[in-house]
Amino acid sequence: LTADKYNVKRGNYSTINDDDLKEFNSILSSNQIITDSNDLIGFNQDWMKKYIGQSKLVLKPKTTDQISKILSYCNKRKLAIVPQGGNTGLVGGSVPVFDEIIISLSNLNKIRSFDEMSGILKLDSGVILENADNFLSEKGNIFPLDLGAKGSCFVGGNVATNAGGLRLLKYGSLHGSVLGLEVVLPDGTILDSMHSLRKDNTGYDLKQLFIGSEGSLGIITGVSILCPARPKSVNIAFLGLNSYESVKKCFQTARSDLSEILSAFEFMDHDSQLLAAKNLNSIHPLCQEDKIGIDSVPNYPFYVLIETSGSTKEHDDEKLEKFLEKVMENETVIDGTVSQDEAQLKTLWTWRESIAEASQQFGGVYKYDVSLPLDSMYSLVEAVQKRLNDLNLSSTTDNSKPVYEAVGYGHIGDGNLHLNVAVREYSKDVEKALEPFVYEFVAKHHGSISAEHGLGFQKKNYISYSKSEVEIKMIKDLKDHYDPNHILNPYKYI
Ligand code: FAD
Ligand code: 2HG
Ligand code: ZN
Repeated sequence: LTADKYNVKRGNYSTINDDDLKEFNSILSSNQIITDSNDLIGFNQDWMKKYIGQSKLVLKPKTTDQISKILSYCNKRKLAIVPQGGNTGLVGGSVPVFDEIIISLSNLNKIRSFDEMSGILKLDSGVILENADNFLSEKGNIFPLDLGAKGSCFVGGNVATNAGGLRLLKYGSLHGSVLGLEVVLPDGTILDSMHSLRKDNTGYDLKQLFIGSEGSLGIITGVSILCPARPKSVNIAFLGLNSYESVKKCFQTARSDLSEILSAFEFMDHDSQLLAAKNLNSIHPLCQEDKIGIDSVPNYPFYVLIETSGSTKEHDDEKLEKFLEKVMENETVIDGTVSQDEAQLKTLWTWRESIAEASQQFGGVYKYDVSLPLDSMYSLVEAVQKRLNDLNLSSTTDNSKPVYEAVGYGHIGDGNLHLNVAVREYSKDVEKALEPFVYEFVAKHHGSISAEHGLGFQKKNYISYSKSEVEIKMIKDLKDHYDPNHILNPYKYI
């Protein structure tokens, strides 16, 4: 079995036989086992429809104990496994490459406990992020992570990818807010470290190993996480700016003048707004005329979305107003609008959050998710645009050309750029033009080739652009030690 399109050979794993199915039937009930080819399609294909596997079996355990039994058996039989959460990952990590067994966490979906005094939430890893946040909202708390895929992704998937999201600027990374994990190791051992302690200096902080491990070291089954108080007052400003220099200046001013209430600072370039407008077919927030869709997008080269979150509305309103006065007066910002109510707030976020989806509306998308110093961040988008133009691969009008557009947007407050190259179809020519060009650019500027989406299948051959030989050896040693048969998520990560 060869995945020719990927240029990878199947590892020396066993193939599922009738005895294996008998064993899985003794652990799970029949409705937790999927073998029907139609039902398998959605599990085999990733969110971008870029990576498509050939698994013949999905298991949907309901308990940690069932997962432990499955892993113990698969390890002995050398059966390869892919852990799958909401399948919203963007690097091909959540779907099989060959016939790996998919273990879906979707049935492991209970809130375990919530402590109102400390804000510590304990939950199964298969709880959908938005469900967890809705639960917390009723308690007056907020999940310290929010992202565009919140309606589909699972908290276990978020931890496994160390997702960053839209408010990392305020709430920090999951490496800080996750207090404990329950994980099933590849041999079936259950590691129960569902702690509720903010401070614990007794030995290595083992949970950190699994945060961002992308299903390569164990299956996360439970998460203990610190959830802050839900802000009582939220404002959004959506601004138009004339240059990338102004975006940086605006961020600097926001950081100093909005300081403790600044909860998100996102930027979008003009073409990313065109993509969003085409997909949403609604009126751009800064449109002054009677127009819709792409015609409604004004001509500013850059847009910024600023969110403030605090506890006193008057205080936050006043602070935001003064900030806006300042940046408009000194012409850092040319145009803008401020959300007046909950519905407007959501609409403004849509023009940022929907770009990820909008970028694949023509057929496919090449996504790069990089950390770069702010000064050189946008120059990557310009360099890629130029490269595609030079190679005559870029065209917005000529249907015979494969590339549609290279756009840049992202979490500028975290130094994280998303470069999306929207295409009509996936092609080797475009891929060759982009890789390793993008990774070389990032390494040259001392950035990271993955700020938040991870390595998965897409970047497993490129880790050396961001990690040293010693670091890679330590990662490989850990993998070999805990998963000597390499049954967990093979062909990915390293
Ligand atoms: P999956 O896609 O199912 O899996 C992702 C990886 O984790 C795979 O390698 C899988 O094997 C592994 N995995 C999943 N569950 C487990 C588990 N329980 N135990 C062990 N391994 C597991 N990411 C960001 O960081 N910031 C963003 O702002 C952001 N926005 C997004 C917006 C959209 C519209 C989309 C589609 C994706 C976005 N992402 C973002 C990508 C992000 O990685 C995922 O949305 C999310 O964190 C993955 O969760 P999931 O449950 O879908 O995991
Ligand atoms: C976002 O910030 C996500 O919107 C997705 O991380 C980015 O699709 C992308 O490239
Ligand atoms: Zn992102």
